[in-house]
Amino acid sequence: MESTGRLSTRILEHLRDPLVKSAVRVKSALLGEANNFLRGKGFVELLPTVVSPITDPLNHEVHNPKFRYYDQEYRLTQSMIFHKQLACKSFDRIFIVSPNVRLETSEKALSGKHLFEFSQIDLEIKNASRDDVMLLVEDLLASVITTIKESCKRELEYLSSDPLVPSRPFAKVKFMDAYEQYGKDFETVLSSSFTEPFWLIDFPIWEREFYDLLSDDGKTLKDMDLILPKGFGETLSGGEREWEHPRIINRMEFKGTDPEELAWYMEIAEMRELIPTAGCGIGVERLARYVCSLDNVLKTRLFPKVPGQSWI
Ligand code: ASN
Repeated sequence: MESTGRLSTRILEHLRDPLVKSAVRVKSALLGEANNFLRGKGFVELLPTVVSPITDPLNHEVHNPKFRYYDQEYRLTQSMIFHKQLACKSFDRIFIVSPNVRLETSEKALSGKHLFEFSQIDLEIKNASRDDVMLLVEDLLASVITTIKESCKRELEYLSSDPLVPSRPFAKVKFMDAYEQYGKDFETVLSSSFTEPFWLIDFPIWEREFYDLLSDDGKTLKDMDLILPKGFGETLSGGEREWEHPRIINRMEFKGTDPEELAWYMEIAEMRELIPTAGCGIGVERLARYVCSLDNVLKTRLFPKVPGQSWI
C-alpha cells in the first residue's frame, strides 16, 4: 500500500484492485462454508457485541479507549471471550463472526498480520475439552479449504494460490519444548519450516490472560494456538476456561488484572454461575491471507484499518 497520496485516491485504488476483490470473494466463501459447517454441527450463531463495559484484557499492550454513556463506561470489544463463555448458559454450542477492535501500537503496521479492526470466528462449547475444540477446528479447516478450492477456482488461480487441504490430525508442539529448542522467536522459525498447520499447546501461565484454564501441573494452561505454515503464523487462540471464582481471583492477581474492570462478570463468577466451557477464535483475515497466499492481511478487506495509519 502507498502511504503517500490522497486518502480518497488510495481508497478508490484499493476498491478497484482485482487482487483485493479476489481475496474478498475467497474470504466470503470461507465465511459461508465455516457458517454451514458450524450450523451442521448444531452451533447457534449469535450477533456480535460491539461495545460493553467489559472486554478481553488481552496479554499485550494496546491503546485502550473508553467512552461514557449516561452513568456507564463502555469499551470496544477486543474479543468476545466473556460474552461467549456466558452465552453457553443459554446454548450448548455458539459461534459469532465477531468484529474485534484492538488499537495496536504503530510498529505493528508493517507486520502484514495486524489490523486494528479485524474479525474472529469465535466459538465456544459447554462442557468441552481442548481436544474437542481442536478436532472440530481441524475438520472445519479441511472442509473450508476443500470447498473453496472448488468454488473459488478462478480467484485462487488469479492469486496464484493453491492451498493444501490439511492432513489430520495436526501436529502438536508444546510451547516450552519449542522455546527451549529454538529460543524466543520459535513461532516464526517453526511456522516457516512447517508445510502443514500445527497446534502450539500448553502455554506457560505468564503468556496468557487469566481466563485460560490452569492445568494440574500449576504451570501450563489447557490452551492452544493454531499456527499456519510457510511463515503465515498464528491464526487462532483458544482453550478450556477458568470458571470457578477463587481460581479466577488467583489468576487475576498473578496477571495484575483489576477485578473492577470486569465488575458484573466477577459478580456472576462469585454467584457460582459460570460453567465449564472451551472454545477458540479464528482470525478470519489471517486465515484468508493464508488461503490466498497474500503478503498482507489488508488485502483481505475492502476497508482495512492498518495500525497507526489513517486508512478508511
Ligand atoms: N478468541 C480467543 C479465545 O477464544 C480470545 C482472544 O481472541 N484473545 O480464546
